[in-house]
This record gives sequence, structure tokens and C-alpha cells, in this order.
Amino acid sequence: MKKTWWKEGIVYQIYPRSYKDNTGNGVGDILGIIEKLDYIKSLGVDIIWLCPVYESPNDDNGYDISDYRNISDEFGGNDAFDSLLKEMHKRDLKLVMDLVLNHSSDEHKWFKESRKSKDNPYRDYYFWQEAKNGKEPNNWKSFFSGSVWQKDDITDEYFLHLFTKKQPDLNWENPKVRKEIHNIVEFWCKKGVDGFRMDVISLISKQTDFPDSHVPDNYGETIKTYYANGPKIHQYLNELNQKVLSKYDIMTVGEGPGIDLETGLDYVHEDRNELNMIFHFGHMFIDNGVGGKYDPIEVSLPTFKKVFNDWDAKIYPKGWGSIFLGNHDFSRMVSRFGNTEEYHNKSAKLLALLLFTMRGTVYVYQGDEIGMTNVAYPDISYYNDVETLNSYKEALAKGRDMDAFLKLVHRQSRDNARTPMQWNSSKNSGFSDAEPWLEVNSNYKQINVENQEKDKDSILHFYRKMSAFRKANKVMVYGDYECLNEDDTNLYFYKRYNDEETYIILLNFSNKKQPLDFAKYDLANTDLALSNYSENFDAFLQPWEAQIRKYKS
Ligand code: TEU
Repeated sequence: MKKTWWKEGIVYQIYPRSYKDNTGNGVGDILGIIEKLDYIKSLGVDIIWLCPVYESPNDDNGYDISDYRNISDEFGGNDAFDSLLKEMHKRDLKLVMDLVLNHSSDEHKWFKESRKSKDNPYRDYYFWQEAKNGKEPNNWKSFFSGSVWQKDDITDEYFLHLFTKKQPDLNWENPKVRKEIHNIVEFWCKKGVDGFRMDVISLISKQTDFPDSHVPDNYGETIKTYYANGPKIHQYLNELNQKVLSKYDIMTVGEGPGIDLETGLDYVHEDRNELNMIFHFGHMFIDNGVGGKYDPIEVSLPTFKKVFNDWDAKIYPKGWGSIFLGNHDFSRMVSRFGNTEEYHNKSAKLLALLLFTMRGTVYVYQGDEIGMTNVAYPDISYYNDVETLNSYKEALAKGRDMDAFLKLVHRQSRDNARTPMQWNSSKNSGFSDAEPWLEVNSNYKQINVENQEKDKDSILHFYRKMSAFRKANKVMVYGDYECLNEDDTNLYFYKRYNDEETYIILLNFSNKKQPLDFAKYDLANTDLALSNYSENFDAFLQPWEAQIRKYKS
């Protein structure tokens, strides 16, 4: 397998609005990130993925870009960005930009022109359709509630928006649009950035006859069948790769709702020249019922393991994967997969150990390195995220039990991951001198960076240990993966190995002591390399215990 920096590198994802406010207006900014670069470096991180910082009216916090070449003044503008890039490169840190190319903002100059008249030269930069039987052109639903079609009074036609109505979808069928996009990507490459995370890239090729979904109420199925993996997806990605990406030593990771095991490898196959990696959502949408995230279902450990097993088997050795358990769109990983009540420290460490011992590039989301948790605001007025607010309105209109729905919001809202970073126990958690744009999680006095710097047993120090371990043991990056107990409902055991060495990873995903079959796994023939407990026993694993063991022969 070819060795590269982006396979070995550890990525740290920053949601700039919530990281560190340097200018004192309650919103995180680029100067704030520069202030924290030494901290970031101390985590053993090599690459920063920066969520969008371009000019934007912020209907979806930057995922609605109104100018692809300029950095928003709110985040410090172009000068701050140039300093960031310089300061990062000085520290040998690489920068991956988030590019949103499936849609623009409706305040982008292309859309402002496009909506003016049917014969405007920019009309075909977006998808416009006439009404069908006096209604929307089809029954597709937006990711963020309601129809994907918005009627525009100026020309009396509908435009397509898979996300909010301020995020019209770009028409990649139009060669002029693709050329504009190639130029934008080239612009950032020339500036010296080191890669791109490409937002919802699986959605850029549309079925242009816009057929009705045969399962409009089945959210996941509709995305997979009608929105994602469209007929020209690979042609567009290959073209972008050949015309621009391949000329630079950069990394690309495509975000891929609707990409499944059948379609995944085509995006990342090393002979196909498209993307280096994708984010699939196998484990992230795992608790979504047919109605989506606000219709959750119970998940078992075997189902969770199966996602990792199936993807690993499918992708390697020809492709490469990404390993993550949270980002700015999901609830906090320790709240979701761990136990924040009784085993916050141990379960956060177990999840870190899983992340750093899996095959694929590792992505750490800001705040997970100190085990930041979900937030439970008292009512909906505290929330900011457009997806949360729209879902709430929809639930209200449908007459759902709103107390129960608020509990679902506590569990599922994207704002769980967007609360300000908890730096210390001073006012506003050391994030800002001003009132933060989103209220700080009330547990900041206990869970914060400053406390954990002082505590040798903290989650923070464990992350540093794990990143150092992965760097020192390349078998964790390139070695084969094999799950050893697919059906066990409490324990997750797997091997990472190459011709020279074999490791076994033992994870207890439960609140109880679990018997350990020492003989079955030949554990007498191993040395303990690392664990989240200071004392370990041959006969059992303690609650949320995690171990890495190395075979002697
Ligand atoms: O997310 C795409 C995506 O799949 C999400 O909308 C997901 O369905 C949802 O967040 C689950 O709760 C990307 C960005 O990461 C997200 O922040 C943007 O809002 C979205 O695209 C639109 O650009």
C-alpha cells in the first residue's frame, strides 16, 4: 500500500465560530485559532480541517457561501487567513479547507443574476423548473424539512435546494459552472492550502428529470436513491481531479451522505483518480429510523461493529478510509457512544483508543479531546442550528408532543457539537469576553482544557498518548484489520497486524465487568502496550476498559 502524509496524519476539525474568540464579539475567529496553534500541535495533530470561513450570510453557519474567494470579516478576513496559513506551515501543520460546491448561498452573485429572468446568462447555473399541476415539480424533501423546491416570484418558477432555501443547488451539468468551480479550487491550491473537505460531494450530479421518490417518507432511502451518486458523479470528480487536484500534493476527503458499501470504493479507488477518502455515514446514521434523526431507533454493538467490518473489507487495499465518531453535525461522541453519567473519563478514553487504532485517517473533532458532552438547553429559544429549528417547527405543525420532542433535540441537535470550546473555568469558559453566540455548556467548570492539563489522568493527556502511540506504530495506520467477536453485545475485540507484528485491541463497551477469555485469544502470549485503566486483570475487563496488547510471537 502506498504510504502518504494524509494516511498517517491526524486531523483536528475546527468549527471556527465556537473555537476561540479573539476579537471579543462572542464569535470565534481566525486570530483565536492562531492563538491556540501551539495547543493544537501539542495534541500530536498534523492537519487542521477548518469548517467554512468564506463570506456567507450564515443561514447554515458558513455552509452557504456568497463569495468563494474571500474570507468573511466576521472571522478576520483575508489577512487573518493568510497569517493562519503562515503560522500553521511554520509549525508543520497542514490546512484543509471546507469547500461547499453542491450549492451556494442565494446571496452569491450567480444566484442574484440567475433569478432575474429566464434568459439571464446565469439562469442555468442553478436548477429551475416550472410548477407541475400547479405544485412543486416533485415530492422530494429537503435535508432541513419542507420541499426541496422554492417558488421564486420574479419568474414564477421553482429552484432546487436540497438544504435550506438560501442554499440553491448548483447545476454541475453546465460546463460553465464546472469551469468556475475548477477555478475556485485552483485559486485555493495556488494560495498554498493542503487539501479540501468537500461538502456533500455525493450530491452534485442530479437526476435531471427529477423523478418523484417512491418512498418520500423514508429519509435515508430517498437520499440514497434519488439525491446521491447521480449519473455523472464520477465524471465530474474525475474531471476535477485531472484538471486541478492532481497537479498539487493535497488531500481530498468527500463528505458522502447516501454513499453505501456498493458505491463507496468508486469514489476512492486509487486507480480512478477521484478523491483520497470519503466520510461515509454508516455508523453516524445508525440510530436514524425511517423518519430520520428525530425518529431514532435502538442500536446494538454488533450493528456498530458490522459497519466498521464491512467498510474495511470493502475499501482495502485499493482505497483508503476515514475514521471519525463525531463532527459538527452530530451529537457529542461520548454522549452518543459512551456513558457520560458514570464513566465519562473511561468511556471517552475508550472511544479515543478506538479512533486511534483503526485503519484509515483519524479525525478528531474539537472538544472531544477533553470529552465535551451534549448540552440540554431548557427550551428551543436557546438553539441556533437551522436543521434543529426547522425540525422543531415541523414537529409543532404536525401536533407532536413537544416536551418529548425537546428531549429528542437534547439528544440529536447539531448544536450539541457546536457549543463553545471549554478552555477554562472562567466566565464563558474562556471562549470569549462577550456573550457567546451560543450558550456555553453548563459543565464547563468541570470539563475544560485547563483542568485537564493539570490532571495526568485526564482525557486530554490520554489523547496525546494515543496520537503518539499511533505515530510510533505504523501498523496502526497501514496494518490489516480483523474483528474477532462480531456477535458479542458488550465487547469489541480486533487485531491490527502486518507481517512483522500483531496487536489485539480489547474494548468493553458496557457499564459492567465482563469476563475475559484469556486463553481463547492467547493473551498470555501478549504484553500490555496501553490501557485506560492503571490496573488490569486477566479474568475480566472493567467497565469501559480498553487495552492494546502486542503479541510476543
Ligand atoms: O452536511 C450534510 C449532511 O449530510 C447533513 O446535513 C446531515 O444530514 C445532518 O447534518 C445530520 O444531522 C453538510 C455539512 O456538514 C453541514 O453542516 C451542512 O449543513 C450541510 O452539508 C449543507 O451544506
